[in-house]
Amino acid sequence: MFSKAIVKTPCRAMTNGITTADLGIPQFEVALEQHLDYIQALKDCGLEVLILDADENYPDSTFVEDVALLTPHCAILTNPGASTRRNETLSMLPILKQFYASVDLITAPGTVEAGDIMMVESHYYIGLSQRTNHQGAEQLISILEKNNMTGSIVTLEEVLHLKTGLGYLEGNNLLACGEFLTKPEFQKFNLMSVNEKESYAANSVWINGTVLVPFGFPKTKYLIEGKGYKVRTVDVSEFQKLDGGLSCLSLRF
Ligand code: CIR
Repeated sequence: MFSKAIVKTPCRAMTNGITTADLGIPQFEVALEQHLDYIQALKDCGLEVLILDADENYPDSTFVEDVALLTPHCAILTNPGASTRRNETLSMLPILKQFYASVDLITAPGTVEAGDIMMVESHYYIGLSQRTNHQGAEQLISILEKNNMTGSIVTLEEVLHLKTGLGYLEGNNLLACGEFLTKPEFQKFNLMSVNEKESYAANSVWINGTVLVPFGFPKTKYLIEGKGYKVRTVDVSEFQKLDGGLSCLSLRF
């Protein structure tokens, strides 16, 4: 169960954020409204939400999930692989220190973005992507093992981050699409195959029994409800324009 979440208000400069999507430029005012509803959804799941101020220096800084991994035993500040995002970690450190006695760091030449990390109980799957490299993943595994947890590396080719195509919903249920459906390491889960046309919704998020699902993906919503979960939809269309999924808008702990 989670009790808190950290989010960061989108900045006007988000219109210059990194993207591979062909969905147009995000509308800042709409993004602000959507972000408020996202915060409300987190609160509806019983979380206390800590809101960091917008930072115009970092267009992608609202995607807080990428800059830290928060576990029940330790906090780890990552070293983002995207050069324009690297120093987003600086503004995250103070708030992490409020909640964790010490904060471990991923250091160069290692890079990690935590959108590449999927937690399944005390095991962490780490995707090797254009943003997370082998040295970063090895550093992360050492830190996890020092704290009595484990990690393993997953290769990926088709998507930005590991969790772009995967969402663990607890109870051994794993939303997956594309290349992840056939990976041997995920065959032990109850794989919930997300329709290719709704691949964005693979990044749905389990929070204390409720699953947050992006608005506009009815097949996936139906699939998740069919497993007995309560679903709360959240419209995050303006963040999707920047390749950002539901999970990357918050750090839950
Ligand atoms: C980026 O390319 O870094 C941002 N525009 C989107 C980051 C999305 N983060 C995530 O999926 N964990």
